[in-house]
Amino acid sequence: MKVDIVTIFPTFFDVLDVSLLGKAAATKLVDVAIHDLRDATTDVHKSVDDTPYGGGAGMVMKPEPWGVTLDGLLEDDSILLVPSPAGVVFSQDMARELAAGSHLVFACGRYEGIDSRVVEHYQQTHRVIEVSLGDYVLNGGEVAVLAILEATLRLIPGFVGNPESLVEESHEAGLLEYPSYTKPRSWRGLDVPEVLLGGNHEAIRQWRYERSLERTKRARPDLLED
Ligand code: JBE
Repeated sequence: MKVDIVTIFPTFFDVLDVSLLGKAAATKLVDVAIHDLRDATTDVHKSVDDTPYGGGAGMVMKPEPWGVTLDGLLEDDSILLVPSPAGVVFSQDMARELAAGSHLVFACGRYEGIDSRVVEHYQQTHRVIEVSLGDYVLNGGEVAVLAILEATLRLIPGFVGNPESLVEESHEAGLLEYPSYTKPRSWRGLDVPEVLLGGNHEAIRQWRYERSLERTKRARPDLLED
């Protein structure tokens, strides 16, 4: 898979080298490139934003540098992702869809967002997803891209050590994950549940399912609605 990230803060993504892409296996499976939006500006101030038509607070990112940069990156099968609090909420399902893609291009907006015509323009030729991490406001798309990328890349076969750990975790079965324990058996007066100490695999499976259901009911009842 190929991943291109466009941002005005390229060093923000230095963290990828120590987190996601530090392992040799990872670099064979994905090719990530970071691009500075300001490289596509032509004025001496390298300006990427301007005041909003219609008035209001904040600045809006100008469409031209985005057009130049994205024209140079997008291929026929690319998916363009634009993090925005006004997008569709990111999910494990979307991560699975993205993990099956061959080329992801992320456009990180800052300030009050990117001129709306950029998304409108590329929707005419490409799959464009305005995507949100959730109902809160970040300063820009960079943090969202890191989260989306981590959730997506770990689903690529070979990227994560143990494929079974992918199946059992939260959200894969539409439920939150059951609680886990390791040694010691007793810690600060709290004991590991008895059922986990025996070798009754069916009883353990049943216990874990019940805990998953209980946790989901308490923390995320919305997940049980459909
Ligand atoms: O979640 N997001 O993708 C965002 C992007 C930019 C600003 N706020 C967000 N929540």
